[in-house]
Amino acid sequence: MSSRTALEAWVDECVRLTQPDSIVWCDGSEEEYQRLIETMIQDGSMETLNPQDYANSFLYHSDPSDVARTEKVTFICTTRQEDAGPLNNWMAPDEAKAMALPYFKDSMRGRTMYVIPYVMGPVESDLMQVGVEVTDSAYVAASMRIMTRMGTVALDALDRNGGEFVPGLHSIGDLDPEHRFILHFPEEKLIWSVGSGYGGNALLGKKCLSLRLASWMGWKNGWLAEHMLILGLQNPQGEVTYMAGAFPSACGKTNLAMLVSPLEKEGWKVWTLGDDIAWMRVGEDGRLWAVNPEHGFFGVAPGTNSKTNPNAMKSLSRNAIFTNVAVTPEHDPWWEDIDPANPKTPPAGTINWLGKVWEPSDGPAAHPNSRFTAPADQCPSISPHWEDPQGVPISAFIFGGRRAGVTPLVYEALDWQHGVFLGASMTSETTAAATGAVGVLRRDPMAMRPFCGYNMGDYWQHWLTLGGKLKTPPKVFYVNWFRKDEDGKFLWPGFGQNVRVLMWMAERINGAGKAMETPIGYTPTTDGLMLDGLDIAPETMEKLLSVNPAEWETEWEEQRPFFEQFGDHLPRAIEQQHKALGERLRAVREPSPVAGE
Ligand code: O2Y
Ligand code: MN
Repeated sequence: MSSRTALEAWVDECVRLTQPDSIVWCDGSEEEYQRLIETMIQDGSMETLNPQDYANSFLYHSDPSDVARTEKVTFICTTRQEDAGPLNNWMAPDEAKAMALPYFKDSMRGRTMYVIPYVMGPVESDLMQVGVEVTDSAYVAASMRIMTRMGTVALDALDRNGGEFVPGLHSIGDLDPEHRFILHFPEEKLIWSVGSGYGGNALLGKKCLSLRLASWMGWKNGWLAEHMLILGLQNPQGEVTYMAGAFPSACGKTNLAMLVSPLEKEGWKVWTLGDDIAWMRVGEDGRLWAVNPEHGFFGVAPGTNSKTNPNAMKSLSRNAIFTNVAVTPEHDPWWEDIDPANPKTPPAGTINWLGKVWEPSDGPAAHPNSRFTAPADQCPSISPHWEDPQGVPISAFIFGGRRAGVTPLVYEALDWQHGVFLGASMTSETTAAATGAVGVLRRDPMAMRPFCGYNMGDYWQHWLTLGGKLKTPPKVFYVNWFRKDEDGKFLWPGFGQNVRVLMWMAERINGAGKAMETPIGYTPTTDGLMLDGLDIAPETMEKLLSVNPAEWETEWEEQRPFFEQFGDHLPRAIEQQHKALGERLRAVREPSPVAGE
């Protein structure tokens, strides 16, 4: 048997089920990419952008009912429901297959089936995974070429690893939202996705393999698959401190990963290694080493501009695919805030994401979850180590969310267990990255709520156990760039200025940095952050860093029912951390009398 026998047998099975008119085995070449683009130009779903401004770049329109990840129809299909846990939708594997099979049956009649072999992770990495997606979407095939290492390179990897791959069957089906299902079978490492052609629902290497299935694999095999950016902070001595950061969807991970430091002249620079996913394992030296499994960026377009994220603007300036943005009469892509001088009004004659000439009464011209897809190596700040097979050593985890109140700009966990508790109690206001209401507060532990492929209680235990294997576990920090004043104005300038917070973290990692102990952890003293050159009032810093015990007691109360739903799967250490937080909060509200007073 050759290393490709199992792959060929599985593809035959998919062909029998879906009955495509033709089959294309993708090799990942530029010529093939151009053929895929041409197919979409011919069927009207894609258009060429202005080659002077955006060379080799294209605009794709998805179906208007298919514009974001759909968590309601995303399932973890395990034999035992408790392995999926209370935060995932669950179906038994046989039941899920029986339910979805009719939607795949004959779904590719009249269509081409693309067979896409791909690698997640640097090809030589121990953590590397080969996946194969079969799909009837040329858009998915073209996007996978940017987001993964695709084609011949993956078949070669398959030959080297004995033919092991993660199969992913994808069909856009009839695009009816009622017939849309994203199904994960972690016990047999299998993905089925039908009824959507968009982003995380359809590019199966990303959220489905690299997070939901990989988190399960990491649980079973002692490593971590996380919804995290990876960055390196270089100091004036040229030393680089690597950090991994978990933020809920569309909360600025890409901006932080690509941060342009206003203090670059002083020697502080940020290197980008990844903007969405990190795979991490314990190295022989007892440190935690991280790789980015992806090969490109699938970033949110609205809000991205030369001020908020100049490196993203350069990354997307060529060889990019834009999805659901607007297009100007010059055939340039356009989205809200792309031009800081004219943030909400596109040039006259701009066509909105729905293909209509934009009118002010139409609302946003680009869909709020419109995206750019661009190769990672086009990012000017990409680290020379971003494809190192062993990865980079992580010294800090940064957790964060979008909160108008309560949470200070930054604080540091008291120790590793407290750090895991901080990740477990993350809360954030929802964004347009997934369907559903925007701006609603929800608990999103480690930013993994939509992506953890098993019981979140077991996941926390996995973090705690893994920490025990590390010689010096990374320090854990929690940030909130989004705190507002009474008038609803952001208190912190954010974006590039966030480097000042990273600098404080680096100091703390090195045993320095001015901090004070509060009931929730260590916060910088008001003079703890380097603020030279930044016009920010001391009262504003005080508000940004303040910890209000009464607000935190409410927060603490609200954590209880959330943790209780995990029952026996809730680690003792998390329960103890919750109890200890309550005690620390009560101690500052009702200080015990000091002897002599
Ligand atoms: O996949 C989508 O449909 C959009 S959501 C997304 C895209 C890129 C990176 N992360 C996310 C996310 O939801 O976390
Ligand atoms: Mn993400």
